[in-house]
Amino acid sequence: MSTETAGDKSNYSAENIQVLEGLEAVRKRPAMYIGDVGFRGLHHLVYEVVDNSIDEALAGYCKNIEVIIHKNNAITVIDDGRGIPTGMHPKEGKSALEVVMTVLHAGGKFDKDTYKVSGGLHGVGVSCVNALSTLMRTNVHREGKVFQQEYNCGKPMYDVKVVGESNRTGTTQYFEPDASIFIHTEYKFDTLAARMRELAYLNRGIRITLRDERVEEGAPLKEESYFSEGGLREFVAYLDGTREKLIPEPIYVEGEKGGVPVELAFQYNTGYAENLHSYVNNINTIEGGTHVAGFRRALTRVLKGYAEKEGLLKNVKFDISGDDFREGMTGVISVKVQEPQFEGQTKTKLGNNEVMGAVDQCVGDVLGNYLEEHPKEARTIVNKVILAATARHAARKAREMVQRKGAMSGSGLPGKLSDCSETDPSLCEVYLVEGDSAGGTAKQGRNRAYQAILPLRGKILNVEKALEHKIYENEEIKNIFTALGVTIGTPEDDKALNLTKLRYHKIIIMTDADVDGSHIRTLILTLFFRYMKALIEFGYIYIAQPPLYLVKKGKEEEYCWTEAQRDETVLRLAKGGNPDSVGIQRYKGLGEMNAEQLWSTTMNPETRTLKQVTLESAAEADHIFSMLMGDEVPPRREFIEANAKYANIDA
Ligand code: 0RA
Repeated sequence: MSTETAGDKSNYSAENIQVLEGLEAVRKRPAMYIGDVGFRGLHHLVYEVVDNSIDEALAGYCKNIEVIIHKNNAITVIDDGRGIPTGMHPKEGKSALEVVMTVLHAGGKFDKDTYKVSGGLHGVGVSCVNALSTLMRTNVHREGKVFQQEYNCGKPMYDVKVVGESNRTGTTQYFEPDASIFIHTEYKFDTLAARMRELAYLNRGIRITLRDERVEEGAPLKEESYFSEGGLREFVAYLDGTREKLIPEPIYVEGEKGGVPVELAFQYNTGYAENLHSYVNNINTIEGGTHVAGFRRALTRVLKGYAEKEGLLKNVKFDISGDDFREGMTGVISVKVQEPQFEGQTKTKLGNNEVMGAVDQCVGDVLGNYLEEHPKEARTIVNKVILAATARHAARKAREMVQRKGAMSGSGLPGKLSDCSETDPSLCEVYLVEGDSAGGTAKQGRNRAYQAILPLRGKILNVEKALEHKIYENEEIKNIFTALGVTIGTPEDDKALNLTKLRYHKIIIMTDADVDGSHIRTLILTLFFRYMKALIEFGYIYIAQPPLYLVKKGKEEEYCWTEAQRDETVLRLAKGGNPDSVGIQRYKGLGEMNAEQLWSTTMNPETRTLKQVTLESAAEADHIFSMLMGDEVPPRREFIEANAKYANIDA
């Protein structure tokens, strides 16, 4: 392959024009290519570039990836792979590097043998990142040289040139996201960190380093490095960090069937929730699919077979369902599929049928052996399953009781709910309000046409620690779900159906701005996360933002939400005079505001701000919730103190 710099300005052919049209399309409709132009899309640019380096690592040529957030919120991604080829591309008549950087979906064209799977869902190629950056610079270390090309909104500024010598190989991508396209251009360290950590667990043996240069002058650099030797075993241990485990080590499966690499690990804990995270080509498949189905099928078959063979089910008088085998289980499953078919509401459900059998066989083999070789652990697991089945029977009875009672009362809606008059759910909102008194104020202040109020008394049950049937029996929780119009504990397949009965498309949690309020908010979010995750996935959950301060001078009054805003307002109202003449009232509770104030600051759609709760990373949210709400107290306290806000669950 030639190492000549490629292309020359005179042969500006039809092809070049097509290329520009391709990138112009990306700039015209960026959301079609990267999902959205908010925080998600902005961070997606980094994932797209990192994915290319991960592919190089999966091909066996790259060990280290470094991601740098620069002071200007530009990003650099450095890898030590072979470097993108720079020779002349025979068909396109220009450097292969230029083709990769400027042609949509050109990413893997040159190396058919390379096992190319990462990306996939949004695998739109680095050319999209290029099109959406005001400046992008690629440096390739290869064949003793450093090659370089720069681009402006995806257009090359010059032909690929040699800018130096090098004794290593690899690719360095630098880019500055276009502020005229993205709503925000500020990167969140924690969001990138969660994804890099996840990628390190999913692709063991790769070191990924994340560095934030946006620290104050003289302060030490902020840097984290992720590396996993044990892969998913360690991922499960991380997710289950504060839960009490039932067996010493996770059960680990690594294999390949029919060209589908399968890796998975799972552990049982003393809790009751199932936390199964699944990935296809490093993408979180939140709706599951055939890989998850294959795992469940094998788990149920093999465990049931073992329990029967050992006579452990002799005294069990009722049937054991598939769910019972997964209660208190934390697991991660990762498959790599050459041509994934994604289905479902959010296109995150794997449809390839062949994957079901592949996972089933891999799990079947390993789990069968595991149970034979670990009789003590096998017995522990089977006992746990029997306990789950027993509890499920109690839960079903409790739920049937609840439903029968619900059917008898008039509208079936909770008495504490002040409903709105509008009936189209897409126009309706419900406020879940901490305490009866704030609930009363909200009821006076609201617009009753489309705003409903449900006051909640005190702390609701911590579902992270409660037995399932307790959840169905809890008054506050029953009220929440009845008011929303959805059923608790709906099986996986019915969840979408269940949501069609949802009565409000904005569910707004409104709590005091103090420690108790924050705790109650976390309890409610945990409830939704564990028992109605779809509400979060579809973006129906919001957090109200009451003001923290009222700044007053004479007749002038202004509400403030941050300390900086407060200080600025004090100075402004003082009008050059003594700031002490300005009064500051610190709001802690919603109860300190009257109905008019609550309406104008927190409930009026024209003037309020709402925070939408999103699941940037379900795995990270799982880790955080288990830490916040789980058994071990010390790590929870530490976390609450360090993070008054939610790390990855807030938008
Ligand atoms: C195709 C072929 C070869 C390298 C790559 C792609 C490659 C792409 C990226 C993107 C980011 N980092 C990368 N590293 C490598 C090499 C083919 C050869 O050397 O024979």
